[in-house]
Amino acid sequence: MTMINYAKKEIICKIVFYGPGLCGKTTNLKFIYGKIGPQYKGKMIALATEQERTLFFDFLPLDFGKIKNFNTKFQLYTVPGQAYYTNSRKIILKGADGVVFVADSQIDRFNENKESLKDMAVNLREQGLDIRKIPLVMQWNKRDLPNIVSVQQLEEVINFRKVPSFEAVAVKGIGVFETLKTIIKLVFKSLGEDD
Ligand SMILES: Nc1nc2c(ncn2[C@@H]2O[C@H](COP(=O)(O)OP(=O)(O)OP(=O)(O)O)[C@@H](O)[C@H]2O)c(=O)[nH]1
Ligand SMILES: [Mg+2]
Repeated sequence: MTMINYAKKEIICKIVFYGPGLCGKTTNLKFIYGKIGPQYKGKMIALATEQERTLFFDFLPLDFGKIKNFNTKFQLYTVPGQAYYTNSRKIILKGADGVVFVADSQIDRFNENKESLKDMAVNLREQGLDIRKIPLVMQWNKRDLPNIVSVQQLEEVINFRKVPSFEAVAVKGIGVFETLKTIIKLVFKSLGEDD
């Protein structure tokens, strides 16, 4: 549900980064925040525990200029990945225009990726959104680590829709902007389809 403010001539799109605990969602947002020029971004809000785990959400507003005379803003959110924050995840998905699913490539996190994807499907449905239709991009993160599963395996098991996907090392920024640009493109495309 894109918010269009005709009086202010503003379009606001919401993109949510979803994925299991510690997969690197907040790291993506921090990298984006660090690289984007000050004129394009608002204040990043990160609510974290002492151990840097996201407590409720991270939020980063981005301003990408005008489309057909409307200012276009993107709000990037991350959900807290830890299992017991399921209510927060539900709330944060409300009104999402697009989702980035960040998977942790490590072998011993493979099941967590699968669980998180299922959890996302359920939580989207509760918000009236369909995981088979919403603009979606997948990111295979932590490709720098040893003991990781093959990209082929991630594609087969996690990328059930064959959406665009990117290998990433979010701590180094590898794959981060490719992921962001692609989800933005898909969200724009879906806005066009609504017309
Ligand atoms: N080696 C490596 N570490 C990474 C990468 N991306 C993130 N990390 C590390 O993984 C840890 C967790 O990253 P976060 O971005 O906080 O994870 P999160 O998905 O936001 O976690 P929650 O908020 O608990 O859901 C941090 O120590 C990051 O530095 C990566 O590509 N490679
Ligand atoms: Mg986080």
